[in-house]
Amino acid sequence: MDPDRSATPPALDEQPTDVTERSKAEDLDLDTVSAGEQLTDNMGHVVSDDQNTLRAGERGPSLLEDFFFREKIHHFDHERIPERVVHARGAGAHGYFELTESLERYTYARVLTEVGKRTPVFVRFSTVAGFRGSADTPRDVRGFAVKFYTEEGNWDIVGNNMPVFFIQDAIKFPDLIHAVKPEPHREIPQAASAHDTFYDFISLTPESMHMMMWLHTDRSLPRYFSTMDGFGVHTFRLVNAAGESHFVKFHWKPLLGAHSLVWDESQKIMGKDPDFQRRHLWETIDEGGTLEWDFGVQIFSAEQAAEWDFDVLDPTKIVPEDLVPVRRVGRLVLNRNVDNFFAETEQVAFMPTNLVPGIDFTNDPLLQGRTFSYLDTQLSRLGSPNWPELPINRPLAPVRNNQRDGHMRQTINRGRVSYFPNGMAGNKPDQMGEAGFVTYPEEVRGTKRRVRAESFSDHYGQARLFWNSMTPVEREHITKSWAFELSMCELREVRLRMLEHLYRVNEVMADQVALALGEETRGAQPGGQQDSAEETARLARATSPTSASGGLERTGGLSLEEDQPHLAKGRKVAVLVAPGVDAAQVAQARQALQAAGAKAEVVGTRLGQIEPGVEAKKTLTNADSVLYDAVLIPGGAASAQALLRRPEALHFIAESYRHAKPIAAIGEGEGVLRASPVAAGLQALAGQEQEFGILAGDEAAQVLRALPDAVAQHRFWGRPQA
Ligand code: HDE
Repeated sequence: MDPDRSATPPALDEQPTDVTERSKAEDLDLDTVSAGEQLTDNMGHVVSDDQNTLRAGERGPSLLEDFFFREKIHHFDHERIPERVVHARGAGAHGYFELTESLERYTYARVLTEVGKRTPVFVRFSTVAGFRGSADTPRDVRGFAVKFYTEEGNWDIVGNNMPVFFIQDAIKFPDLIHAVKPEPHREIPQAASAHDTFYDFISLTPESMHMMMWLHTDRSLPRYFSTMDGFGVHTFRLVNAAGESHFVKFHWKPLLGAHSLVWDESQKIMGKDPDFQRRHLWETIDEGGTLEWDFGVQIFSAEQAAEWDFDVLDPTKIVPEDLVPVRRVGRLVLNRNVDNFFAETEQVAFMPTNLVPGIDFTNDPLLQGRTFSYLDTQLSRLGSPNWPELPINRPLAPVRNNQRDGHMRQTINRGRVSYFPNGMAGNKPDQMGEAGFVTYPEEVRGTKRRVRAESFSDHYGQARLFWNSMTPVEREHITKSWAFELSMCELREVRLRMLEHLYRVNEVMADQVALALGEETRGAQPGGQQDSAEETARLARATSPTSASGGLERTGGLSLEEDQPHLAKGRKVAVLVAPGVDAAQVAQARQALQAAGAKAEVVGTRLGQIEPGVEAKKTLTNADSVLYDAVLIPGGAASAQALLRRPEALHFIAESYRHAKPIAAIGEGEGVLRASPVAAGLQALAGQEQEFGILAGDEAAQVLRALPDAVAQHRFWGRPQA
């Protein structure tokens, strides 16, 4: 709210229930202020001087009566709150959810039955292990938490970018997190799972093996938030108007497809731009763009589930897409940045218990435990039971109850009655019975025991299904990731225990890792040459029989390389320039990429105007290939000569090549490419360059016509390394 504009929040009973895409923005507006003309303190007193304390004499002591000073310092002293115990680092944005197909047959939740309705959402993406000030791109699971401000109250899908989890029972969560966080004696390492305590725990927790396979793919290194899948993870329940129940798994499928970084790249980004992903989110929206996902559901009955050889209540299991395909029934669009990171992104509180009528829990023991943790944690983070009144957390649906008081209470409740039953207010607010949230009346019987169900006991079958469903490149990346992480464990006993598990998933994979760790192999891996073409081919063939997979040997929906959409939208191409560059080619490149929704960014040998119309806002000193999706070297003899004299330019090209990114060169730019450290690799590629994402030639139009498609392709694996 602008200081000059007086707006009073509507009384709770009058709050809108007709929710539109704009509703939450308007609601937040009631508490939003812009900087005014005159500086005041928090009590509205206009300040005369904010830079000098009140003191007795020019060189004398400060005076206690300086209430301006005390208020300013007092507020500053208390402006930090505890960071989230997990998922501390994150970034978020506003947008809307639009249903495209009604799920009326399965649920009476309005948000899933009113086709075309736009429900406002706030989404926060996060890493799990790192502190709030850590970097965006460590190898880690990503949080994908969506808050829907529906007219029936808030609904949160507090999910991840992987569809399974490390543990089957919530009571183990503190152990898991203590193991992965920096080791307590010296607080090392930050935001990294590659250390002894994590693998000590994991090696003694075989139920984690399926999730560990996901963690060791490039899924744990998403390129952008907009190229990352989301999953509700648990099996939830949908209930329809006739009271019938179905099980459901929730999915978010990015319009751009799921695409990732490679490990070397992600490590470098942590240094070059620790804010890489949140910057991309911010810039995309700031420049008028959007981030989009399809909303998918896998719906199945209890009878179907009973037929499968895995338990759908076990959060370490997926329901393979080849058993139950994902139906796309809605879309999620992020289109508005926050006004204030702390007020919105930091103070937003997600809870799996935020459900709306027609959607319900199941008995997944991980989900059951989460029903306690998220409410509980907000108190230590946000400091008061009144945290639901914070603008970002308050629902658009009216709030009327008898809860009162507590720290920082904002709502002014009129009247004498704050109890039920009451005669003085006609028994209002009343309980609405069937018109309110009704728990699905599942029949439950059992003996109280601390046990793990027998149906949860297969820990390797789906890990094998996952391996079997990977492409050769993905298998190579998985193996290398295991080799890296386990090599960081100082204790050999931990490494050996892990190897035993890997042998139970796939022998060829395990042998490759054993080799890298200097351990005995078991014959699945002859030769011992880790990177040879023969070994890669062998990896490609190696499958192993599975269990707990509904009879499948492999399934769709798991690979990052198969069936992913490929779009250039949202991608950034570095254009390497020096004075003398062919400005027309730079303009042409900008146009060609823009037409595909991608961006050309000029990286100059120096800052500022390089040629008319070619301005460098980035330079070889402050930019790096890992921050771009592709590189273009335009023509211009003087420019090419200058680039050849700059080792950073040659390194830029070499690293783009190594990370399998598209490289384009026009005219004299081609000379730079051919003189760079990738020359030998290019020779080996003779005649096949374009197939491997190398676009070089004198014809600008021809090179630039092919560039957007190459950028969309994302990566070109298998280039010969020089
Ligand atoms: Fe969380 N988790 N979690 N988690 N989680 C939190 O809640 C917890 C789990 C997830 O952007 C905390 O508000 C337990 C699975 C996301 O604000 C805390 C268990 C999944 C976020 C908590 C799990 C998640 C959190 C910390 C084992 C994917 C960030 C701060 C039963 C389905 C939300 C907070 C945001 C955050 C507890 C396991 C996703 C402590 C006890 C499985 C995306 O309450």
